[in-house]
Amino acid sequence: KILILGACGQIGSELTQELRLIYGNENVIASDISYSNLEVVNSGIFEITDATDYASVKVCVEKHHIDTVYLMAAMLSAVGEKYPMKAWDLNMSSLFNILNLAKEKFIKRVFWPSSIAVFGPSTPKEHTPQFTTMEPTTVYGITKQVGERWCEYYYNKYNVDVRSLRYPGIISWKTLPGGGTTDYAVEIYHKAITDGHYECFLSEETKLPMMFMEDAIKATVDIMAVDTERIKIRSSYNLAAISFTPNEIANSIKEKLKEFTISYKPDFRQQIANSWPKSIDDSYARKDWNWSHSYSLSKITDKMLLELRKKYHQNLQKSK
Ligand code: VAH
Repeated sequence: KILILGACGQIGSELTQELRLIYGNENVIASDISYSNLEVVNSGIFEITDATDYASVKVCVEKHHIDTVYLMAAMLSAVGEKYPMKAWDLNMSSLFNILNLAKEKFIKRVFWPSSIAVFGPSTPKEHTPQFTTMEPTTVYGITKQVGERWCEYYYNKYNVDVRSLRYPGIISWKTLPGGGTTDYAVEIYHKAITDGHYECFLSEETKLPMMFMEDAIKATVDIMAVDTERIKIRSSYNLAAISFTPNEIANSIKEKLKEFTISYKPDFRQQIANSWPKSIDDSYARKDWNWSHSYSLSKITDKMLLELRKKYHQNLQKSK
């Protein structure tokens, strides 16, 4: 049986939906700290657990005979800079809880998300290698860097089968992102439809690695499904799809919405973005377990505008 912690979040909600489809509702237990995503809560088995509380997670694991855990609960880069100690506590204690449950054989396999946030200003910015200098300058990035070290340690020392991906910024339409620096690439589509204008909190030339949610979910399901001997990297795999700047994503929207306009007003998130790579080399993921992405920027824009137009139209109908 599978447990997803953080199932109401941006990635967790779509991962839950996909895992329920693949493995059957009765084999997937979604869990979060609150009922913050009613679609997730009402479309299968749902439990409230506190991922930072070992006993709370252990009760859920034993009650449902869980053998695989996807730990998707975390505080992201922007919010983490506002609450550094909370970010450290949530991101680290939740990881230790799951690694220790695996070490004590209560569970068999773990997925834990890392991020391009593990890289810092001293990391090569283009085609960032799998193995390179990592001096993250955000609390979130620090938790991801040290989390990777602990995942590799638990694999080497206790043979814990933990697998991890360094996600880039992720674009999706079903669930809003939770306080990241790459969230502008989601907000821009919503504002393009509701306001016809977007004031971007990053400067127009800020190039960042990005990926559509469907690609991220495919990578997550794939890395967890392959035979364990194909996983050669037990810290975390670089994962990439495309890179673009706010100017480029705005132009891709303008091709569909002629009257869309954008303005730029960088805030504190600019220096977080400046510390991250512009593009990522994910050749190890492509070699070891056959990773490949599908969504280009124009395909993402088509899909985002189509789905969000439907979503806002439905909301409009409901409100009448
Ligand atoms: C964030 N969306 O912005 C997350 C992600 C690479 C970015 O880690 O914090």
